[in-house]
Amino acid sequence: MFNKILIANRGEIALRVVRACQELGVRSVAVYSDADANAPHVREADEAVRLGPAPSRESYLLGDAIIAAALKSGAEAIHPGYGFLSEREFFARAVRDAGLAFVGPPAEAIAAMGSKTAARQLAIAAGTPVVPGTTTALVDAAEATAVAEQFGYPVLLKAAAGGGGKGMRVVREAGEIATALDSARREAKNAFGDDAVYVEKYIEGPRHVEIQVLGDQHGTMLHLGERECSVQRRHQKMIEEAPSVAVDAELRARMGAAAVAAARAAGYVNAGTCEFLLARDGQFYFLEMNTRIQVEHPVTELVTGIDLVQWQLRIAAGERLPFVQEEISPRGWAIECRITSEDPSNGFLPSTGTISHLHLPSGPGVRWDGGIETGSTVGLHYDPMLAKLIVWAPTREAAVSRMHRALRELVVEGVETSRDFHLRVMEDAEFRAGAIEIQWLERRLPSLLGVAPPHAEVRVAAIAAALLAHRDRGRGRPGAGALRSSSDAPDSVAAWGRAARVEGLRPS
Ligand code: MV4
Repeated sequence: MFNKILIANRGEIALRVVRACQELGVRSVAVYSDADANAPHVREADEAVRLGPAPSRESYLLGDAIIAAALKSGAEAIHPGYGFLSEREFFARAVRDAGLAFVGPPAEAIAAMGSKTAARQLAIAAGTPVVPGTTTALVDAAEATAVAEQFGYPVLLKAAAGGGGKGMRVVREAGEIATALDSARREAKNAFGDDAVYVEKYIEGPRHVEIQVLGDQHGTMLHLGERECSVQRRHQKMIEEAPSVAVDAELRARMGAAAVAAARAAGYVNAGTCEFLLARDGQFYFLEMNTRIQVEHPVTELVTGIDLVQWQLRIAAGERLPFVQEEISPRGWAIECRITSEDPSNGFLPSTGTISHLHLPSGPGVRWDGGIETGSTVGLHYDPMLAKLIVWAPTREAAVSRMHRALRELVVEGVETSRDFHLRVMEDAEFRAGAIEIQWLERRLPSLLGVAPPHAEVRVAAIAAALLAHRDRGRGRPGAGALRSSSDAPDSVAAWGRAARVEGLRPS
């Protein structure tokens, strides 16, 4: 095992890697921007190196400065986390060329999966099912029309350099194809600097199910089952779970084998994820491979009992995976809610401020992977995800109930968060029935946000508000201190606001 590694990331994932290091007896080096000088990941690591000012381009994206910091501190490896430099071929290569281990896949595997058309060719060669469509970029609208006729409408135009839904256009009839191709090309050029676009048959109403894979440097490649990630908004996942209600042991084995075959074909090593669409008719199709540890990895850890981040480090250090496929199967149910600094009642507008009060949930089956503490400032320089709340329980029903309980324990004051939104989802009949697909959230958002919170909770909040207002009057300082939500709000309104937030309601 390594003696020391550098963590090229921030926030909750940097802390997650620090924790794995501590458990393995590995010393950790944090890096930070000026915005993060007092961040928990900097304090909890054994050492820390300043990179530069707050903007990512001047700090967390400075590959050369990060590699120089690793060499200077005597680190033997770099863990890239997710986002930032984690899926950049040039960075993985530069780390290797500097004589350091990259805690992730080989640069060649990142490159192979980076182009969606190349990934489709790889998957097809490996026998992994892909959505019917082309495996090379389109020449012009005439070719797009001919291909669409062959597969039948609707079709989806996709950016070859893409991912994350950018440069995607649904085309429902021949007359729309030329305009759609132009706009897909323009968007792809803007986002990726590459206007190559290809065509797939458009799959209606599928689930997004992904398979976690783990491969060592000695030829063992295993899958750790699926995660259900259909609850997303504008290509941002909000809730993930493992296993999926739509996947039984037989389908898991087939999807797992398909993911392992695609990963092998790319020469993959370390932790990775194959994304699939699972259609209503039970057919599954490979979409792309994420060549990094993912935000939602904890749900897989909780149902398999395998610590993915520890295994990332062990694999990078040359250890062999000691498991066989047959002994890996999900036990119980895990759900993750992403706690973001966004205001669900205001179109998920990013919210900034200082965390003035934080009360974390705990108790049976509750895990908090966070990057914030009281006093943390939340700005606009980085991703709005503050933390993940993850629960495990023996059944899905019990896990939903446990997540609802844990969300009610959570108090974040100082910025708006997604907490109340998650409470409403946990109370929703369709979600509780597992009747979700990739368009579910956007279709249900208005009704989820418009729904009246449970009567019993409104009652508790009203009583709490009355007591808080009474306490303030007793002090003779109306709206004093923590009770005041805005300087000019009447006392009772401030108290109601605070009580309502604690109960997951919203003052009207
Ligand atoms: C699709 C699709 C339907 N049919 N491909 C969106 C991002 C990129 N990873 C692939 N995406 C999709 N590809 C075909 N042929 C629907 C989506 C899609 C989606 C996929 C996964 C999770 C959320 C999604 C939301 C909208 C569309």
